[in-house]
Amino acid sequence: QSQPLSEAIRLNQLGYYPNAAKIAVVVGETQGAFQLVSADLKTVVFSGNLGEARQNAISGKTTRTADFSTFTKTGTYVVVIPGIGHSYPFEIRPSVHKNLAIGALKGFYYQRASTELPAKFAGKWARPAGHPDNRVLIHPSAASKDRPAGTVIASTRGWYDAGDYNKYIVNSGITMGTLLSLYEDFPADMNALKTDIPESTNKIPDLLDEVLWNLRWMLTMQDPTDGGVYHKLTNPRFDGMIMPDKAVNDRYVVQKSITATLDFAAVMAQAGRVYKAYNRELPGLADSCVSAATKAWTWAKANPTVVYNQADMNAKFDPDVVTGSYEDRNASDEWIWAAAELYATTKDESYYKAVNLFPDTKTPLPAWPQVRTLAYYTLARFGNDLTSLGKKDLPLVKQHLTTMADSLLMGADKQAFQTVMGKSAKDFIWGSSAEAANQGIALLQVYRFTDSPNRSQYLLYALGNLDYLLGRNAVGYSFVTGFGDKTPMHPHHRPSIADGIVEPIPGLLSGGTNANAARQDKCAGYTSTVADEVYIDADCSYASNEIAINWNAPLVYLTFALEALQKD
Ligand code: 9MR
Repeated sequence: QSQPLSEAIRLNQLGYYPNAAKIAVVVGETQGAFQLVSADLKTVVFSGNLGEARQNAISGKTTRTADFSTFTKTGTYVVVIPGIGHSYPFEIRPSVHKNLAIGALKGFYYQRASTELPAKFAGKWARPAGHPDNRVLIHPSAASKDRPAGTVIASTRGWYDAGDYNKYIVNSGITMGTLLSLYEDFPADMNALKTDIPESTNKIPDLLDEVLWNLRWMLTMQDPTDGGVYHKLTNPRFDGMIMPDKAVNDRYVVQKSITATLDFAAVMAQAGRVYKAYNRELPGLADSCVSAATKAWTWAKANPTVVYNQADMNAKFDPDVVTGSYEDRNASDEWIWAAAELYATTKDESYYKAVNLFPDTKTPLPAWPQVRTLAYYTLARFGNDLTSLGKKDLPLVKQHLTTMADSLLMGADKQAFQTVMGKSAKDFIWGSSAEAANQGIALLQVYRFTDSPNRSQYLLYALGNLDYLLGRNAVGYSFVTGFGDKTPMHPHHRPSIADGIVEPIPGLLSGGTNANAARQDKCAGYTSTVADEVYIDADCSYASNEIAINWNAPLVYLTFALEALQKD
């Protein structure tokens, strides 16, 4: 057959598990037959009819599904719609997302500050060390008696936050919580994992080695005198589009904040639990984490109103700082998360009692300014191992999580791309790809404990959101660099722009479609104003095509979790 490639056919560009759902979506008015054909376009292996017409609630466009779920034979195929063309090729096989999962975790390795990335581990993206951060200045806003303005501290390691080279505690918080939760939820799979990083030969699981790179940095961000945590380590202004080793401007730690300090407390409490098993390899680390967490908590109790307000800070202190602000005036969710993690680790009920863990019936989707539900994930995870107080509330925790998951599922079968993601235009915010990944995680959290007859739906739609991220969406991109056929080639990511290599650094999740991106980054070239279509693969589009650690982490969680749960 002579069929052109058609971008109207949207599917998971990596592929499908043999025994799971397999759905492609065609956008447009086409109806009738479709075929599954070998990748050389020679052999038809399955035929079916497109499903009923669905209306995209956001754009009004018509879509139809090509459902070949019943076809289970491994191989490489395309979907063909006569008169339209063929899709990108994809595989049907077990472990079809394993390389992606490993690649997305490896994305964190590429984000490491203060170290060289040798070719042995970084391949053609090898680069010299940047940002030693061994001479970081105390910004006047962060001055204390023991550390007056201009004091030099060492604050090495950590991951670059995103396409820029700064290191922000708030955003590290949810990122670390997500990765540590992956370890706690799937320890056996994570212990068996190898990702080819310099530490792969040591006795610590690779996931925990990678997390350790950022954990050690986070520990340096706490003022040892009072336990408060600096909001971020940053240049005053963003660097140009240059490689890390060329970016040598002075860096500062700025004022402490309540959100940074509570997020830090939550991460350190969780790390204290997780790294306890590695006390022989990392002597004293777990205890240091717990003690850092309790000190942070003490500071928070004494300073509950110290929010980060960059404009106010700049009005009072020089130099002005204009980098990412991660401002969040409401710390009630950070209190809940820190309290839950400290309680789960120490079993000390005073943390549990210190805050109202259930201030209302809501269960917000996790995001950097909203971490309440991470507390519920942890309480559900430990379930009956909690003290009587936590055990008593367990049904309530599960009810919160189930209500959230069920509201995500509601109407997903009517959605144009058959995904939970994109039921509403509200999903398409800055970093929407992480919304999709976090929705998937929310569904899996319930899948893990529920015995509802609906159980399989949670897994089905978690996988559906991975299909969304890998191409079954309104723009037809797989949003992960290097994974898929139509992927971001020009992410807003300094090393990918400056390294002179055509392919961007792989395994990085683009923030993705963002209804307001054109207004936010003023990058030229957006072609649509429809909420689920506002995306361009251009490096000036930092509002739709940047990468960030808090977006990669839920991708890592979702892909590894689905790999673990889909052993067929
Ligand atoms: O992810 C952040 C998004 O929620 C905000 O709307 C946006 C504007 O404040 O900032 C995003 O975070 C950026 C951070 O400020 C600086 N590093 C890059 C981050 C991703 O774009």
